[in-house]
Amino acid sequence: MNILLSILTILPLIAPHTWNIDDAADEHPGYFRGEQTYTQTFRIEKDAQHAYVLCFDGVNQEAWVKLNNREVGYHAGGYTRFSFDVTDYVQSGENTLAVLVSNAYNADIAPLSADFTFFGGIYRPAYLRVTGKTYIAEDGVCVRSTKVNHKKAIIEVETEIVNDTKSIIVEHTLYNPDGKEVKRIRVQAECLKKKPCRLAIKEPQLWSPDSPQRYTIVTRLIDRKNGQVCDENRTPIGLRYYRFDPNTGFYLNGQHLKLVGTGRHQCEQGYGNALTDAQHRRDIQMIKNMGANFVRISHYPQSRMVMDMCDSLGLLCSVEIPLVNAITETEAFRRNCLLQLEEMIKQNRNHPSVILWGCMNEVLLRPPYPKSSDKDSVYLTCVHNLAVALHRRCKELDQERYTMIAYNDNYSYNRLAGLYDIPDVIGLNLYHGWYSGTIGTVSKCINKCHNDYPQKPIFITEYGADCDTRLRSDKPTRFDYTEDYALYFHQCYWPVIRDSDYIAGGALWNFNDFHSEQRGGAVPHYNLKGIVTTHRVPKLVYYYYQTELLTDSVKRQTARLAMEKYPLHVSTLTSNTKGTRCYLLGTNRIFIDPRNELRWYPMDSTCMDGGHPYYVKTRFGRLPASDHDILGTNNDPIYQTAWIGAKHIRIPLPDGRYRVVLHWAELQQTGEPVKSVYNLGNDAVKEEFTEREMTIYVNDRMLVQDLNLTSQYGAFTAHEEAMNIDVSDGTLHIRLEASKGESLLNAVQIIPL
Ligand code: GCB
Repeated sequence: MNILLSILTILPLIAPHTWNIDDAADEHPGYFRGEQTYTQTFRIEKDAQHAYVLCFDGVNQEAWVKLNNREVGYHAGGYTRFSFDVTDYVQSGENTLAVLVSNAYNADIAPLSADFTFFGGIYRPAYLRVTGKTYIAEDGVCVRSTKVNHKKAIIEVETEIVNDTKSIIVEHTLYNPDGKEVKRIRVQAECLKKKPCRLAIKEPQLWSPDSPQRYTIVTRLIDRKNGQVCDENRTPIGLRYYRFDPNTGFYLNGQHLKLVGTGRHQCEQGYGNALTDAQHRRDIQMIKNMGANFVRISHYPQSRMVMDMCDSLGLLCSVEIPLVNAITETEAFRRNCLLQLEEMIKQNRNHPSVILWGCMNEVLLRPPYPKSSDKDSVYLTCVHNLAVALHRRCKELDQERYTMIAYNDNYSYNRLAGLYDIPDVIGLNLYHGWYSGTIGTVSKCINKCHNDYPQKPIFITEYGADCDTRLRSDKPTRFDYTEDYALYFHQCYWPVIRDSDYIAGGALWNFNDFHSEQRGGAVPHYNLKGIVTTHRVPKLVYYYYQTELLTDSVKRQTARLAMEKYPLHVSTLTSNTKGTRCYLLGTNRIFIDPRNELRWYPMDSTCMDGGHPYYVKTRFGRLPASDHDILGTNNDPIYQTAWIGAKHIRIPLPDGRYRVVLHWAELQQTGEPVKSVYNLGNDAVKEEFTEREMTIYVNDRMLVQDLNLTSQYGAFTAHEEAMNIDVSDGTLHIRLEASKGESLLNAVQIIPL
């Protein structure tokens, strides 16, 4: 066969990059959202036989592209691919590509706000594809497998061809999962304008999570005049059929299958959203290894590698557009949502793993107007109309897949907007026992939705609780960020999903801890609902799901052993080496510092003379720890709890010489409480600020006089004072004399000398 030499030439131009790696996680609120320009020179020998296509796999979120100082094009939307034919712009020799990128807020582009960081940059590969003059458009092969069952499958292929097609023949060759050619057809490109090519096969090998075998269609454009192949495309496909039933759940290839898996965000500490293929591959492999069969690709389309991994490992998935929290009531916004949806479908439609298109996530979370106002009702109508338009467009472009909307837990408001009636599948994001209510109310809430919408399949699109691998407790409570509470949360939710007939399945939130710049918590700037850390270290919950989902008994046992490695009770924790004692005040949490292996235990309240633990007052009642970013430390949990108003603390201690370190951070707000942009449950209630000043004595020696944390160091700032002392009566005495307000102490460390 005579193949045009360079049809498969791909010239990498810009390596994945984001400019927000540091500022998305530093102690200064906010991160850079604005414009930056990338420039890159490259050399090629241009010739008349070739076309040159400039491709971008992902740029967040607007891109203005220039080649050799001429404007090539613009793209809006941070999560889909785009390309430009630059044949008329490239030149032989040196070329200069300049891409102006902006991640600034733009009211016309979704997402407007969300609980994830909008890293700016060309964060997925950018490259130049050199093809024959007539070529297959990017994502221009559309494969539909219709009428699939165990006996036969009909495959329809449409090919979008760019440039003159008169002398072009399109050839499709179908290879079975073993790589054997099973069908080959050739058609004149001109004829394809009218109808797609059809390939029928008997007794297809079906694709499924247990057997993700794929066929491959190789599409070639052949020039009739000289037999030359001017472009070629390989599309792996999976043949399967499925359906959702509102009463009995999900069926794949005729078999009932409870869908179980996780949401997944595309970021990691130290990389932002500019992950390598190896990182994407690792994530999807870990989700598979957990025993999952489903991934919610959230809240936006992700890289090719993610999709290829879902296909090849047999993970079903949903893909959604980043329409989150709110909309803008303009035609421009509506057009952008539709554009992002169309690109999403075009780019992901051939993946057998995809069964659902997500149209919106929690779009009524941040409505801009007071509830029940006139403007609110106009807004709700606008949201409703947008949802209808998106659902319909999905149906026009893809008759096979189901549509889904994921709703926040404001049932009556979503109902008022008529949003549950629109998609094929209702997605419920549920946080009973985290942001609201108690875990016990979750079944009731799902049942209500099922009773009100008996004809709609229900999928649990989110459930989860934040936790930090450094925090443990034998008395876990909501918002303490301990692994133990998160485990308890999942142990309550998963059986509800598993044991209900009508719930099609669930995707826990979330696979990985992910960047969310505006968040506080045990690790500020991250959402900690991951079942693995940002560096993909499994948490207890990950192992819990392995014990529940894996069918291999040896692997299940390994997961059980991994869970046991985590001591569940304070008494079973080994004490610190070299006799160092570390105490946290006013808490049940244990903090384990991975850097030095030090364990900080809750101080026994019988040591305290007077006072009470510090509690955060919120709209949802008291919470066990402050959620505030503590400046000057990465060990925020040490400072996020405290004891208020103690006069004397007596700590039993063998006689000897010690270095005593007291740790503080003022946890009172001086001004208005910080309202999270996102819907954190602990939106603080305004507290009266009382000035605090205290003098501290350790074993009758003054450690510090008139300490006023707020005025001297600033609120929410880590501060420590230390001294060496001798203990001779079996007790360490800490006296706190408050001259203004009540005393405060967060943590104590005692190091034998
Ligand atoms: C949600 C959102 C998701 C958030 C999550 C949370 O319901 O859909 O984007 O990250 O809650 O953790 O608050």
